[in-house]
Amino acid sequence: EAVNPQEYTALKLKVLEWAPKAAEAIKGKIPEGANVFLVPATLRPETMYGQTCCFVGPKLTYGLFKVDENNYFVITERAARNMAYQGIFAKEGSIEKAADIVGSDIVGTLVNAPLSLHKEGVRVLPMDTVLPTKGTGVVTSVPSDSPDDFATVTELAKKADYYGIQKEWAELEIFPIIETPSYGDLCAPFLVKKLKIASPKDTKQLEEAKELAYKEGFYQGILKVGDFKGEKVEIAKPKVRSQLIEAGEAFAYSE
Ligand code: A2H
Repeated sequence: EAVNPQEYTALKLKVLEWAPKAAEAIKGKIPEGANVFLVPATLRPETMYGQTCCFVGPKLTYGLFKVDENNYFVITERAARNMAYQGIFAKEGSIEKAADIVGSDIVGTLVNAPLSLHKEGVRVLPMDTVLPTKGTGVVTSVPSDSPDDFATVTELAKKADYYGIQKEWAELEIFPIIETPSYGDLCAPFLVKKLKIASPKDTKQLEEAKELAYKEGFYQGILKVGDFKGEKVEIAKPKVRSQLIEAGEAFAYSE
């Protein structure tokens, strides 16, 4: 990892409505009317049209970090330190934490997901496999193109009561985003079925599915939606990224 720095796109998912426990945790800690964003790090900005939810690790602790007077990010402390040194916060090099929030308390929060075809917003849901040591600890879910994401939303819908969520939060429609010659236009569901992946715990098969989906999507994929519809993923990917950054809905983050 130290040898090959990873260049992510950090996406700003604005909170529209807090889950009750999260609302309690941040009460009085930030100015009235301030914007709060959950900020997932992704390597596939061209798939953001397909976001159906946003994952947090239910057992992880997140911070509410001040970006500037009116804006706050929900990310891990580790990511906040990295961002501070990358000049993402108004006060370069230092971090200011307004509150701590446990992932499970954020579950159920409604956020706006930039570019998502679900314009009404998407819900924050739990994902047990989120690593605290990677990205921001927040993962946006694109079940059409990410086998991990598809396996997790399938599991959540199957056992909604166990996970303490509303079933319909995990069942937003999965729209086709990228056409591929080998796996059709719903790459992740296709591969999850083909490799007989039954749950997010099938890590070995998921690793293989992830590899296949990434290669096929990146080198053979054609975008089916958005401003760059009809273009090859390889060509469209940096264009979608730039568009998001220029719109103020994303920024570059590396580690
Ligand atoms: B990707 P790399 Cl459509 N824990 O975004 C677990 N996974 C994490 C994470 C964390 N803390 N932080 C980021 N990720 C995920 C989209 C996507 C992604 C698609 C297809 C594949 C894919 C939508 N989810 O990743 O180890 C994020 O999911 C497959 C590699 O740094 C991020 O991009 O290479 C990717 O893993 C970063 O993983």
